[in-house]
Amino acid sequence: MTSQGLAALVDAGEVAVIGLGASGAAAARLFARAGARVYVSDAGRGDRVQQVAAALRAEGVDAESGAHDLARIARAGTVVVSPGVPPSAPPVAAAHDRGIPVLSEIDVALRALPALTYIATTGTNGKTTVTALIGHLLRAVGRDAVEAGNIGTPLAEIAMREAPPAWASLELSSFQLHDTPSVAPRVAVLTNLSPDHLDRYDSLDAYYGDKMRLFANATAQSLRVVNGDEAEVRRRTAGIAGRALRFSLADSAAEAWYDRTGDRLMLAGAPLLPRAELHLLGDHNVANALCAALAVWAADPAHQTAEARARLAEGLRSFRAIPHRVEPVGEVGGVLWVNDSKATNIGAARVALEGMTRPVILLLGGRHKGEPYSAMLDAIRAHCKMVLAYGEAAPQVVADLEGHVPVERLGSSFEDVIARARALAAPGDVVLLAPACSSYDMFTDYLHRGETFRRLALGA
Ligand code: UMA
Repeated sequence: MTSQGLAALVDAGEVAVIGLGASGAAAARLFARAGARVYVSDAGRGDRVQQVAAALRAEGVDAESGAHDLARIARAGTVVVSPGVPPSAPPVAAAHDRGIPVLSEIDVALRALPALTYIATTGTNGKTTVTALIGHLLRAVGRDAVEAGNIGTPLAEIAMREAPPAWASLELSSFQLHDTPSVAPRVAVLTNLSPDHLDRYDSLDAYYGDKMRLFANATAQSLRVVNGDEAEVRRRTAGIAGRALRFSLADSAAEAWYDRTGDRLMLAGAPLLPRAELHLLGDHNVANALCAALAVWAADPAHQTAEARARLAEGLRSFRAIPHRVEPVGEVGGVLWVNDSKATNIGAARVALEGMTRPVILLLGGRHKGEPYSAMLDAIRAHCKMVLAYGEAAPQVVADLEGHVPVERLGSSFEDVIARARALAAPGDVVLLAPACSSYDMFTDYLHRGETFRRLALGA
C-alpha cells in the first residue's frame, strides 16, 4: 500500500535515485511499484552495477550505469541518495543547488511504512550488534520484528513485503541520518560517539552532528537509551526532549548496569542475567546487551512484566556473536582466532582489544582512515605480544607505534600475515583481526576480509 507520504513524493515529479547499491536498487523498486517515474544512475561501470541496472531496466525502471545525467537530476521532484554517496558528489550538489528535496532510502521507506513501530540505533561502534540484539529480543518477547538499515537489509525491501512486520530494529549510520528528516522511533538508541569517517567529514563535530539527527523529532513523549559511561554522549544528549534511560558498565543508578561484584546484568533495579550466561566476549558486549535489553524493555509496557523479563533474559542467553564482530572463529592448537573485521576504526579496534583476556597477536592494517594509531597504545601495551602491521597502512602503523610496543611490518599478502601470526602464537594466545582500517586496499569489503581470515585461520 502506498502511504500518504510516499504518494506525495510520487506526485512531485520524477524520482532520481543516486547509486545502484543495495539501498538505491531497493528505493528505485519501491518507487516504481508505487507508480512513480524513476531515473536511477550510478557513476560506477563495474559488473555488479551493470547487472543491477539491467535487472531494473527489465522491471521498467530507467537505470543508467557509468554516469549521472546531471541535467535530468536537476529536473527531478525528489532525489534519493545512497548512503555511500557524499553530499559533495555532483548529483547531490546539483539537487541541493536547485532546492530539490534530498532523502535517504530509509526516509522513503519510513513514509511507506506508516504503521511500523521501530527502535532505531546509531553510534560509532556497537550499533550493528545492538541492532541484531534488539531484533532478537523483540522476537523473544513475542513481537513480529525484523532488523534493517545499515545492518544489511534495506528498509525499502521490508516496505515492499506483502505483509510487512509490525516492528523493526533499525541500524542507522550517520550517512543515512543525514537525509532522514522523518525519523521518529519508539526508542532512539545512541551506543557511543568516537572518531570515525574522517575521510568523509570535515570535522568530528559534523560527524557527531549527523548522529544527533536521530533525535531531530524528539518530543516530551520520546524515549531514548544512551550510553551513561560516555561524557560526549551525555553532553550532546542532555538538552533533548523526552525521557532518557541510561546503560552503564559501572553506575548502579543507571536503568541498566553491570554489577561486576555480583557478575550479573541488572535491569530496572533487579538482576536480569548472570554474566556467564551471556555468550559474547568483552565488556563492550555486556554494554551492548544492557543497551539492547533496556531499549526493548522501554519500548512497550507489555515488555516490562515478569514474564517478558524472563523472555528477555532467555533472548540474551540464546544470542551468539554476529559474524565479523569479535567473532571467535575457532581454536587451533590452543590458539584462539577472533575475527573483528568490522572494526574499521581505532575506537572499535581498541574496544575489541580491551575485551581480550589472553595475550594477543594483533593484525592491524588495511586502508588508512586518518586517525593516529598511537590512540591505541595503552590498550596495545596492556594486551598485545605483537602487532603485525600490514596493507597500505603498514608504514603509518609502524611510524605511530614503533619504539613503544613490539610491531612488525608485513606486506599486502594476507596469507603471509596469517602465516606470521601462526608462527608467533603460542598455546593460550589469541590472534585478533581488529584492523582499525577499511579493507579496500586488499579486499572487496570487510566481509571478504573476515571470510578470508576465517578460511586461512582454520587452515582451509
Ligand atoms: N556512487 C555514485 N556516484 C557517486 C558516489 C557513489 O553513483 O558520486 C555509487 C557507487 O558506485 C555505489 C553506490 O553509489 O554503487 C553507493 O552505494 P552504497 O555505498 O551507499 O552502498 P549500498 O549497497 O546502498 O549499501 C548501503 C550501506 N553502505 C554504506 O553506507 C557505505 C550499507 O552499509 C547498508 O548495509 C546498505 O545500504 C543497506 O541499508 C554498509 C557500510 O559499510 C555495511 N556502512 C558504513 C558503516 O557501517 O561504517 C556506514
